[in-house]
Amino acid sequence: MKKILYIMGVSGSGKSTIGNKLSEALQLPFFDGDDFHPDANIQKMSAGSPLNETDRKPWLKLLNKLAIKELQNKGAVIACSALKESYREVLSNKIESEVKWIFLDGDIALILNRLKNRSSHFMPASLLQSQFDSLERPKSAITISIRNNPGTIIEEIIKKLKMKERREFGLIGLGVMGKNLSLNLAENGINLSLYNRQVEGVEEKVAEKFIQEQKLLENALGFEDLALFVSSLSQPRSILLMVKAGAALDELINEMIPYLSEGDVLIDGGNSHYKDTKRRIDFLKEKQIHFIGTGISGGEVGARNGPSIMPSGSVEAYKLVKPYLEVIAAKDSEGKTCCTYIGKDGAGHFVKMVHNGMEYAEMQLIAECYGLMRYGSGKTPDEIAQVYQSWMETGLSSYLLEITIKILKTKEGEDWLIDKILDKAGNKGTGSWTSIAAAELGIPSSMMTAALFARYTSSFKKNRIENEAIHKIHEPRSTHDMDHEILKKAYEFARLINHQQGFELIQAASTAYKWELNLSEIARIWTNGCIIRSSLMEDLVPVLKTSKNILNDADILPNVIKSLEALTEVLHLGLQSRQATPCFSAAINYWYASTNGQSTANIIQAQRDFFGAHRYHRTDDNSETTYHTNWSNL
Ligand code: NBP
Repeated sequence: MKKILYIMGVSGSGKSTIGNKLSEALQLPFFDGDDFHPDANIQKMSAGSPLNETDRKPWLKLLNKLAIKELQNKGAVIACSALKESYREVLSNKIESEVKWIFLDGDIALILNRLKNRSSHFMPASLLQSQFDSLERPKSAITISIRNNPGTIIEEIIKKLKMKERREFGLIGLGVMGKNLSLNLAENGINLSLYNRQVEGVEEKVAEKFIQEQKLLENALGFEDLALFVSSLSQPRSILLMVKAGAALDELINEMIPYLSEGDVLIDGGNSHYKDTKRRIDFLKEKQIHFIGTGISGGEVGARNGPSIMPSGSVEAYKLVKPYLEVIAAKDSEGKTCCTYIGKDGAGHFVKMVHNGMEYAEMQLIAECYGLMRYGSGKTPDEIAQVYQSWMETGLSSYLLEITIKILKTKEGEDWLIDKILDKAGNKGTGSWTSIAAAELGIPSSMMTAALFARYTSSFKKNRIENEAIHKIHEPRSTHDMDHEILKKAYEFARLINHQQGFELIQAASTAYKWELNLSEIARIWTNGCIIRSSLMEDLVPVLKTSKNILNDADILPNVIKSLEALTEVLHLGLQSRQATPCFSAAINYWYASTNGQSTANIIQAQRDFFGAHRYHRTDDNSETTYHTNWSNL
């Protein structure tokens, strides 16, 4: 941005020296105001007489003209004493917003001492007191003590000038995600202010230290004072919040409110619950502050190189932050950004939550295949990695398979690292939220729920060991020769069911909450950047344009039916080798249940009516009439 930097202060404060050095550092032309004095003024000062207002006015006007002219170009550094507010008004006339004042501040003793050593200067030291008498200290200048050496002074000026420049985008929370997203934003040319809370004695100056470590962030500003952070941003402000979801986020928002202005946009990029997002949108709307809830998927690496981004809230607010979010997102195979406006309310966080639920099932399926090969047919991790590699190369490529291959090949000395990792799966809640949402909406998302419960089961390690000792100690597991093509087909089938269930749940929420979600566009932004990206997801983008049930698609259906036999065989092998395969089982049970015109729910209805008089519909009556049977009298 073009600027006129006036270096001001009393005579002897070092305006020419500092002005020259600053102009070199900033690659701007330098003008010494004294060179523009008319001869009469110079003679008057050399004779020891102070200038009066009449002497000074044409000189100030001349400097103002010079400043206006230089602004047409790159801007300039101009040294000028500018002691009074009225002089500064003339100097900045018509260009107030482009002028920065840099005030060189020093006490009279120090300056007097310096002036005594400057025989070439036309200002005798005797006039210095009158300068101090005239000086009206500027209110909005960058004030720099002249006690330091010129090099340090220049560094300080540049730092403070940077501080004065408003930043276009703010980010709060420099944890794993926040750090990587800020590097991604900076790499895309976005000027940043960063904030991380200070925990006294534990972590201090987190943002400043991070900025110092990262060359990419050389233009960023770091804060641990929320008010200063907010005021460093240009308005309307766009601030990305990357903090722990839940109460911590509410506390942070409440703390920020007094510093925010109408029209500012807060973007919550954490894994917040979609109902909390709706609540926050409504709460902040009353204060004329926009709130965008956005799912961000891709973990640490995605955040750095391009995640998949799922924003929701008002369209008006999204327009304000769209350029920032879209530029940092991953790109799909056609170069389009993997960020799209999802819908209103907490739709973005809902979609991200279902993404995570699907991710649970995708991970569990890979783990179940591993279990069948490792413990069912005695394959080594290297051999299993080879099988997965062959699947990757024959139409089943996915990020999760790719990383599992790397995991299986990793060794610590002679041992596979995977054998040293405790078999207790953790979770951070989004999986259980998905199952709860599915239950609330009445949708049978059985695979993600099976995957969630598999994690819970795994966490009871002690019980599992005890039970194993009781039930299996003298019974070696039976092993079998696994046909990897059959396993591959079963895996493909189960993945299709998982994707169908995920999109079915999203569609149900869209209908229930009137979100009008675009399933194909959601699949598209999941083709890159996110954890469940895969060639299957790419195939689903066109399918979901026309169909809401991917299993009935003309191209997919024959494959599903062909794979059914493979899945039954795999389940049979699983039972034989006593390997739990909850996700595979959920897949086939969903398929059988949802493709069977005659279910067994008539038994359930009869039982409900028997013990609770809940009534039932009859197959021989198509109306809404319900019936009750007096069962005990029969
Ligand atoms: P981290 O645990 O690495 O970082 C959390 C950040 O929140 C830190 O900067 C922490 O500050 C800050 N914070 C906390 Br905790 N409490 C705070 C409070 N009361 N006020 C202000 N700041 C507070 O988490 P992360 O992995 O970066 O995740 C951030 C969000 O993104 C979470 O919601 C997470 O679920 C979501 N997410 C994570 C991933 C992932 O793969 N990690 C992926 C997608 C989404 P401190 O440094 O002072 O503790």
